[in-house]
Amino acid sequence: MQNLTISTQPIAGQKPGTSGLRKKTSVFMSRHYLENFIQSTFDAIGGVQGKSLVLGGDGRYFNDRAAQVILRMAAANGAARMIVGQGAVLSTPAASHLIRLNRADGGLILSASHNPGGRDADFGVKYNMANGGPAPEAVTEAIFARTQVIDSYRVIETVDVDFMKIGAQQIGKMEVLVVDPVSDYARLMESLFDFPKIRALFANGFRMRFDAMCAVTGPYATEILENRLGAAKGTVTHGTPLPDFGGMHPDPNPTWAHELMDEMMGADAPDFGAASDGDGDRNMVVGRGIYLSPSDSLAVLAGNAHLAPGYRAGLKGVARSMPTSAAVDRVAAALGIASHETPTGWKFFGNLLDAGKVTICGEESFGTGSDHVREKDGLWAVLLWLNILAERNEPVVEILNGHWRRFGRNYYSRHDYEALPIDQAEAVMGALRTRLTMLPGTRIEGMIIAAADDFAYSDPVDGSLSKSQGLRILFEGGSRFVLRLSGTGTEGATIRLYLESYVAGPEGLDVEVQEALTPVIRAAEALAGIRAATGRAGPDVVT
Ligand code: VG1
Ligand code: CO
Repeated sequence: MQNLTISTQPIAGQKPGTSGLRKKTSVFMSRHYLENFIQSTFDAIGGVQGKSLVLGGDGRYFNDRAAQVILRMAAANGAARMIVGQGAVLSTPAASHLIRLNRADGGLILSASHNPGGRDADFGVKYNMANGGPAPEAVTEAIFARTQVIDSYRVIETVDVDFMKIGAQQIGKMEVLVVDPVSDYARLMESLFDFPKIRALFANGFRMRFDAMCAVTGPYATEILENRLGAAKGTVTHGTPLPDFGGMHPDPNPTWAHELMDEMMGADAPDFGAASDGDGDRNMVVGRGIYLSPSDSLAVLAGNAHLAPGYRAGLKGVARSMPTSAAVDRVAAALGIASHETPTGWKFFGNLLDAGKVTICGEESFGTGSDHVREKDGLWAVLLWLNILAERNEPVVEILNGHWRRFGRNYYSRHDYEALPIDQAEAVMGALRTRLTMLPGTRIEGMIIAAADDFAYSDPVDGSLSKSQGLRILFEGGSRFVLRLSGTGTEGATIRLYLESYVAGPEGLDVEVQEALTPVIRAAEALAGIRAATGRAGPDVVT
């Protein structure tokens, strides 16, 4: 066993985006690429001498090789202990929990989340802090800065660790502890939700479908839903994680989870359906015959969380990302608690959760979670829904209709224009940005623009400022559209257009979503001209 210092050179473009560094798998596998980024991460956090870290990934292609390299580098850099999920697999929320449970100094999660996996697809690495949450911007910027000057990395030459063998192994002086990826997480879920009550629900014939999309949540969902809660065998489909996700695109939305959608909209549909993404932090929930927008799901969960044992004491506050609809704000107002608005990305919720200002957070992109970990958590959301359904004994559609009758409805949709030439996408953003100050007062599509800005966020806990987080055009009466560029893609640029319109009711609560949003969609095209500038006939994905 030899401790080596390998000379290297900076590699351009190692800048973490919304959620870690994501690149084509072949890029990650190229010479020194992974090593440079890992050493830069270690350097940026003040080294790993004597520290303990959690390590795991969503099982995609290159997951196991990357994990072996990271262990050798951690040992060479003096780490005391690495806690690794069996098979080098951990869902993102389970990794977050293990960091907190073991009081580790941080963790490395190998995932490109909802991006497809495989040799010709995407790979990613994310660093999480001691609180279990994604590294804040100051840390990701320090990592990026380090990648631009790195000249060497350290690694130990040794044989592979046996990732299948539960228990302790050694690399030099460093302990490698291989743990069951599911059991601690399942225990945490049992502490939050009324498992006997949910078990009774299933025993009474409640039927569910969970599509794990050949990604990491399969083993978690099978153990929790089928083994511990008694859902029928076969409730979980696509439950075996595969290196290429079986060719599926593990993004739980109506477009990519169309198998689940077809079943839930068909004759003899189950009572409840759900899907999750590559690394298990996102969820889509579907009722029999009814799709729920993630923003509505967040609002219903916030309004009913007190029905689950872990949240009986009530919520301290809620938070949503800026593009997420204001539906949860109305619930917060009714509960008399604060609602915070943050930039896109879970890292912005960490300080609010740590400071005890919020209990539940969510994003329009199918991410919901709470203060039980510091990541969004797909299965957690599914279990909270099940707990609520077991308590209320009403179909999902009734719960949703009741919610709209009480709070009004925030019609909501996101239109994605994917893989655009970068300069084209930036030109669209740039043109709208320069017009922002002139827009207030303008009448368009029968609406009047009340305000227009480039969203900036000042963190109420540490005072850090994050600028340029999305262009907002706000109309009188609560309608709006938002434009931002995706920070998770690996090909060209993706423009996300977020559309929202509020109807107080009691009339007009059951209009088709795109129809209800027509004036806002037209106003967005008139002002931002995405179709005109890109020549696209329409969005690639509509959620
Ligand atoms: C997207 C979503 C964002 C989410 C992020 C990471 O980012 O919009 O809400 O936090 O993915 O989720 P972007 O920059 O592409 O819009 V995950 O499940 O990929 O870790
Ligand atoms: Co994810």
